[in-house]
Amino acid sequence: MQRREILLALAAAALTPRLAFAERTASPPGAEVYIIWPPDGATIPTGKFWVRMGLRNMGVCPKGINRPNVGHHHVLVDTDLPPLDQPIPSDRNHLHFGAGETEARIELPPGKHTLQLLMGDYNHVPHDPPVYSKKITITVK
Ligand SMILES: [Cu+2]
Repeated sequence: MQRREILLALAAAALTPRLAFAERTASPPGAEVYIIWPPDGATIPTGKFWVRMGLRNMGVCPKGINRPNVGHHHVLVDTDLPPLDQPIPSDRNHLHFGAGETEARIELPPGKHTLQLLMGDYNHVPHDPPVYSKKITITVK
């Protein structure tokens, strides 16, 4: 390749970075994830509380196991949905439950917070179509 062609190829790659993450797992029809607890609008008396995660028409499976119709839970805290064609970030706003947990003890400072669930496949990439819950708002006292 000529130098100029290489530069053009690099420029094209920079313009289409998401193509590298195109691999997505199909979600089964009717798959639905929802927050069992806390309810939307709840006031939580302490900073530490359990989040209970519900899932219909789909199974929970630990990360790293590539099987059809399964995934693992992610709790999104105080953030919007991440890009749905890339692995879900892992930080204090994107909590992974890669062991297949369906409940988690979470600690948040006093104030208003949002919680939302998003399923990820064995590779932490949202399914196609993505399976995510309604976003709820809670107040921690
Ligand atoms: Cu994950």
